[in-house]
Amino acid sequence: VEASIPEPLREAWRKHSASEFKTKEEFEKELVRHIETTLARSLYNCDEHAAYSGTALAFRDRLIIEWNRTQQRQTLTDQKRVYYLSLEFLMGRALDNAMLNVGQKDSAREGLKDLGFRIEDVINQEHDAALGNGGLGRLAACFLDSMATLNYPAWGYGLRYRYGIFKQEIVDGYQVEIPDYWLDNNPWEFPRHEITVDIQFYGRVNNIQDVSGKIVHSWEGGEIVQAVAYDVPIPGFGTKTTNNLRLWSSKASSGEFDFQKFNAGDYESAVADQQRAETISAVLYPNDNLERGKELRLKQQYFWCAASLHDIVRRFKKTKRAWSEFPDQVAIQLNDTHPTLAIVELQRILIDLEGLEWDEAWNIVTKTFGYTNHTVLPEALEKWSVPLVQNLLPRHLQIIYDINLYFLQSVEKKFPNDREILSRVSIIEESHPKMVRMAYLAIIGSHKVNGVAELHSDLLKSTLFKDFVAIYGPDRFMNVTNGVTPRRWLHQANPALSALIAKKLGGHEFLTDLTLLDNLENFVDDKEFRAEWSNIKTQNKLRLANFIQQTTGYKVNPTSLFDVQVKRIHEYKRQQLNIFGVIHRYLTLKAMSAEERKKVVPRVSIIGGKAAPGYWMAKTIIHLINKVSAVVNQDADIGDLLKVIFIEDYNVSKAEIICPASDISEHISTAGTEGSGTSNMKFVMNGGLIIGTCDGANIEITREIGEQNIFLFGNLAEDVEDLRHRHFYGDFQLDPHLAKVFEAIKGGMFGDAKNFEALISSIVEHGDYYLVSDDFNSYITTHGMVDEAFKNQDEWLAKSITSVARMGFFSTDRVINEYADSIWNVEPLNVNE
Ligand code: TH1
Repeated sequence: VEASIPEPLREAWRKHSASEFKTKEEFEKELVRHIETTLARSLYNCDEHAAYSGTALAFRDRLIIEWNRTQQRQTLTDQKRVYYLSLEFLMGRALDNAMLNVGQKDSAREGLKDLGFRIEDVINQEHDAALGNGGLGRLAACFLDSMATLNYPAWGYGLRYRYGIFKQEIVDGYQVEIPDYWLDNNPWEFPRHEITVDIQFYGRVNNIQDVSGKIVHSWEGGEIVQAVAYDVPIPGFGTKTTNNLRLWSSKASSGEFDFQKFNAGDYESAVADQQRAETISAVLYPNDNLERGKELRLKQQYFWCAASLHDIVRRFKKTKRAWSEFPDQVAIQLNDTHPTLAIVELQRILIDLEGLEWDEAWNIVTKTFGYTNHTVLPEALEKWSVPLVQNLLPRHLQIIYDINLYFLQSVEKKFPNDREILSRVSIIEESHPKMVRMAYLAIIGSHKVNGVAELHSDLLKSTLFKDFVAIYGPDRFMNVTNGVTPRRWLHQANPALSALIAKKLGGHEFLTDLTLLDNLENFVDDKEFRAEWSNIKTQNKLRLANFIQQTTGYKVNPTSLFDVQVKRIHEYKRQQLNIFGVIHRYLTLKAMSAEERKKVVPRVSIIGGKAAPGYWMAKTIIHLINKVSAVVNQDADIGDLLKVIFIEDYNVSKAEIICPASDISEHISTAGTEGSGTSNMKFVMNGGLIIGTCDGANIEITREIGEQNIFLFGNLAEDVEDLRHRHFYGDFQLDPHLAKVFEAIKGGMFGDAKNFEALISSIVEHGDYYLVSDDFNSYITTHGMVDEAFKNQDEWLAKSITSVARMGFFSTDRVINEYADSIWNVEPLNVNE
């Protein structure tokens, strides 16, 4: 308020207020100005990177203007806001997205051309913002796009990692990890050095009786680390709304503590303190679907939750409302259990710092939070050891124990004679050491809990969270099926297809109402339209073929069937099933006569993805894929009939090239293991068909597009437990085709067989937990059907067009509206009248 300019002086401000470029000419002027002044370069000294920076700065200016206005408008109307807490935001590149969302890509293309640059080359200069592992982080990024596009007052809160997900290099067939230092010259972030929060760790709790006899808890001593805000503008598509993503960076607190050390001449130790503080936001943990219980990870979580809540509470307090109104102003969504400490922190703020009574505070807390679960895999469920929490966050552990006490009392009331249920649902697992079960804490502290696809949400209710359904009733638990933003995954990644659809539907309205795609079904039999559709796929395959040649040296034939599996490497996602299937195909081809080979549909198997650095089996799978690739691709006898490509360093910007170029993509997780999957949606939206198991969102994709348009195979989720049980008791027959594949590997066809022993024995000797053998026959038979279907291009095209037409459900716009209506209770703030 003190920084506000008095009314009589505001006229001068308004007169000179920044304005946006609207034409090619105005864009060029801005671009040259930035290159010559902001970047201190000139026409004698402007490479593609400088052109990128200048273009980014010109668009950034536009975003800032609407971003400021959006924040003012949201503060003025004083309505409820959403805060999306996520440890991961896998944003990818920002420039193309900004140009398209602002609607000035054509001005930029023409302007850059006038000044000597191709817009594609300029866009390619940008480093991906890769602050995430996979689907969970990319979902958060798609949500930000949809929340802004739909004009919801919404903020994202995350960590500003100095190193995002590592860069993957393949050396001699092995994955090597290279640090991803990405922050130099990042034009998309704004440091807010004035917005800082001191975050406390360690120390002890003093319990003091105040004059009224009430026990007051004060958390004292320990270590203080400063959180500094960095803001990233999030433009909506075709709207003025530009929301904010706030990322926290850690830094040594500039308190007197350091000064004392300096004064005492202890320079080295003061520097060490500083480095320890900066370590908190240094690096993204590179595990997808795995939690390893490391102290630094817990520090990251508390640091980010505490800074974000402090910020949210500070904003609320400015409104001078009563605390009881907090849930009418604030909705906080927890992206998995990673931010669960936010629940405890809000309770702490309300009772220790603001003096509310326990029940009053707890009522506010549970009305504020919603929790999204993304996985049922036991190794991904977060548990923190009690001694660890006790040491790092002593006051929070007390509060967790109190939450648990009141919860268990209420359970006992409801189920008076059931001792068992109490130990089953307790937040504290009575193991050695004791563990805090974060998912249970998240359920108890939230008013809604959701899964991310129908099967996944049903499994949560019938297994992991069964007792909680009995305790709270079914209303607390719901499903919100995931989606993807059609702006990035159709319009930006596949501009030709987006333009063709717009031509047929009479405009680009489908990008903000994806259900309009269903009108495409009217044109399925239109010959000319089919030809254009097919031509676009071919062009996209050519683009990928060029990319493959540039990056791997391998030539692939774009008329082949492109078969793609790109995602994190994980045993449950079963890239091993894919590569065993490829080997089976290779052996089959080798045994064929020349006559038989003439009937074969040539295929390119494309696989990409990162393995967590400590996940040895996943790295073995990558190794095998690369060895198979080396053998098959140089086999002149096979030629174009089969090529195997490993895409190095798969990331968001590579996905934008790959998704539009697939004929078929693979989503083949063991039934019941994949929460949702989201790349399945991206591929179908781009006219690719899919081969998949009855898992995650594949099931709803099938429901929407029709089962004649998808290749499903394998055992069902309901049969998995029984099969595993039978394997465990020795009832296991290795599939005969798979046995032949294993013989080939063991015979050294792909190099030293020892390298792959563990992979084979996990199936043959150790119970085949992921049912690779059980599903193998069904898998290769179904691939045979894919080949047959591809021979009839006319029918294939009809499937492709029909599927795209029926994908309207899978926009994150639908997803966000569901969250807004049934969890957050927030309204959009309309701005474009
Ligand atoms: C993924 C799920 O595996 C995937 O099925 C889902 O589509 C996606 O989330 C979005 O809902 C998950 N990623 C992680 C990452 C971590 C921990 C748990 C999950 S679940 C670190």
